[in-house]
Amino acid sequence: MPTDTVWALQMSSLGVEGEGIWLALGTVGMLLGMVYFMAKGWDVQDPEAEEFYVITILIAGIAASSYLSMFFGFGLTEVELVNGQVLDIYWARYADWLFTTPLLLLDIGLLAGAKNRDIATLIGIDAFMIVTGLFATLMTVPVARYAFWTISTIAMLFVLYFLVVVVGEAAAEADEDTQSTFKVLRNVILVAWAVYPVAWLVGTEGLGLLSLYGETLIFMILDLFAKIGFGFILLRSRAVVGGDSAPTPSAEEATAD
Ligand SMILES: *C/C=C(C)/C=C/C=C(C)/C=C/C1=C(C)CCCC1(C)C
Repeated sequence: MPTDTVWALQMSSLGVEGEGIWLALGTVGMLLGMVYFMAKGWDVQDPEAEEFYVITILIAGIAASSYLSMFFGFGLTEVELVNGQVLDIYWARYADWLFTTPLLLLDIGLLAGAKNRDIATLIGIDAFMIVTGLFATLMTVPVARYAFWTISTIAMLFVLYFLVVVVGEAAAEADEDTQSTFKVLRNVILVAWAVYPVAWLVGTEGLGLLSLYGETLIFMILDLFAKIGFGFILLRSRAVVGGDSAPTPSAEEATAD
């Protein structure tokens, strides 16, 4: 086969409705975010700050691999509904979210200084939300799909409530920088996360008002905002001290030793 035919074949197998472009952009966006966080955290010494860098770099890295796998058509499967309708499902998203949403909650929980037990509870409800969301996506009976969507959405409301009330209470006892960073990040989560179930509902998994092309675009924007935008705000804040920005008392002590 001539090389240009092989190339054309490969390109046409990437994405089913041309949404490959958004998956490619998602991959690049996550990679750029990851590289930026790595460069920024390169000479960070403070172990507490390092923890935030590691978690946030991991989030971007997991999402980048997930996007790349979807771009290559690996994370894609078909679900045939009982009415004969066939849905193209990017299941790789759920594998990504199962790890990245707990890590995002770990980031904000550690920032707020929440109790380990409370962070664990929050992550537990969050994992339940993603798993029941995956069930909603893979069910072949529409009623079962919407039932699991409802269960998952209720779990999400618990996650958001817990974040505002319980984690918020811990954050209220922190210093001013931490409090203000917490509020911004909490609002990023409140706004961005709440759109996911709506995108699912109006997208191809639900009512089908939105094409796979439009839905992939929306998820890409949400994912970049909720992960890279989130990480950008977190790692640039004075609450998380990084590298050459304002040394903490602990960093000063370390150099005095
Ligand atoms: C970086 C990825 C993030 C922040 C993903 C968040 C995903 C959700 C909040 C998903 C929620 C869903 C429901 C609440 C209902 C069922 C469908 C889901 C999984 C899209």
